[in-house]
Amino acid sequence: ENVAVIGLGYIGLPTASILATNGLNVIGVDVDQRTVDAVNRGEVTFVEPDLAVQVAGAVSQGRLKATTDTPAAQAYIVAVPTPFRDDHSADLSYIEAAASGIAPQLQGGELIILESTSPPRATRHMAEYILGLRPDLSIDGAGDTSVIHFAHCPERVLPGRVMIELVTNDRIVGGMTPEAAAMAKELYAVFCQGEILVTDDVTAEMAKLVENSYRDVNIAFANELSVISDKIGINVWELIKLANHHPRVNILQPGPGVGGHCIAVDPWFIVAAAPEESRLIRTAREVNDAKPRWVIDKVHDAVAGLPADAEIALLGLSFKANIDDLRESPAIEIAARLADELGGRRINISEPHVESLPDSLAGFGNCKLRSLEDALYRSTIVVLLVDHDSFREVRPIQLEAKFLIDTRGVLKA
Ligand code: SAJ
Repeated sequence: ENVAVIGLGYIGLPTASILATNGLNVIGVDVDQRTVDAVNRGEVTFVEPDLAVQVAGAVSQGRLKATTDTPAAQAYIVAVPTPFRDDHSADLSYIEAAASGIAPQLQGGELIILESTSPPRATRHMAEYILGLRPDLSIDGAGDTSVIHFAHCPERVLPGRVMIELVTNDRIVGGMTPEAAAMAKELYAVFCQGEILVTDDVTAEMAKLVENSYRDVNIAFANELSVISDKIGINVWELIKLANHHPRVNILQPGPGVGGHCIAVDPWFIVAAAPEESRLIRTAREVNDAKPRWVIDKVHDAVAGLPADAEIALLGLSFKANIDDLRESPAIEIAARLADELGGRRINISEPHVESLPDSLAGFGNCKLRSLEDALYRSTIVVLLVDHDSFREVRPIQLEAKFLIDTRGVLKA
């Protein structure tokens, strides 16, 4: 069986490689020639545990190839970005571009799955887009047309555990028709050992958005507690630890804000679909988005009484622990604002998972990437932004006489 996976990013490439290593012939499609070339060499363009070895294996077996042109295939999996615009509505242009590539290849009978996290009814939008280009096709075969099957199957894998969770997570499969759902279920059963739950396309879209909103709301609760605790003068980490001893309480961990491409984005799709009704979801987003500014203001307060040559250490840039993914990272936002607002003051950044500063920081003359030891040694103020395991090794003596702002409760001074 031939499967085309459109978009070879954080979700598309793992999915393409796991389908290929399970015996299907997979063609990966991406607009970026460098990504296509890398995959054809059996290489990956980002770090995800066990992905490189899967891709290398799939390519050397001849089961995975990459190209920039959408081929004919029996099944298509669309895994392209769905960012939001300034007004928080979803930008479906990548889905439309993928649909434009698929439409001319269709002969009838194909399955087209949207995997991208999408606002409600995006799968229907994609279907209408394709059928608009191909009046000879339909979802039900009415009026002498050939049938195309559309489904939404959201991915829910956790970055850093993608290759494990692709196999073990339960999977939601939402068909525009029961037949489409059944076909999609059969395709995912090739590698998914979890339960495959069948529903309609719009419920499947909402399930994914609701899962991430649930997490966002709960992280917002923890972030709000950290701000309240600071005001009252108590330790939020101790507070949460104690409260979590209650058998029905399980509070998450505060941090410098919420990053990544999903949790900080998906809730807005619900808010955009039902603005009046989504009060809690919207407020949670606002609470989490306000947290970086709160951390920045803490640093300003700390800097106020210090000599002009006192340096700042920022520990961590990625959006969460033990990964190299800097997308939508609150740590980057904090670093860039501080670099700008503190002008001449030196900022020593330690991020063991990258080799150079990202573009958003490289332009600031006062920022430098340094080893953890170096950054700590030079700095008077230490701001911990990411709970990387390696930062837990910091010894109390390295923090002696330093001003600490620990946004993740990691440093034991
Ligand atoms: N965070 C906190 N406190 C916590 C937990 C997380 O501040 O207690 C922060 C993290 O530091 C990070 C952000 O939240 O900045 C998101 O991290 P995460 O580990 O909660 O989630 P992601 O973005 O890596 O992956 C999520 C997952 N969704 C859920 O757990 C409901 C994953 O299963 C989804 O597949 C993924 O979003 C996605 O692609 O949608």
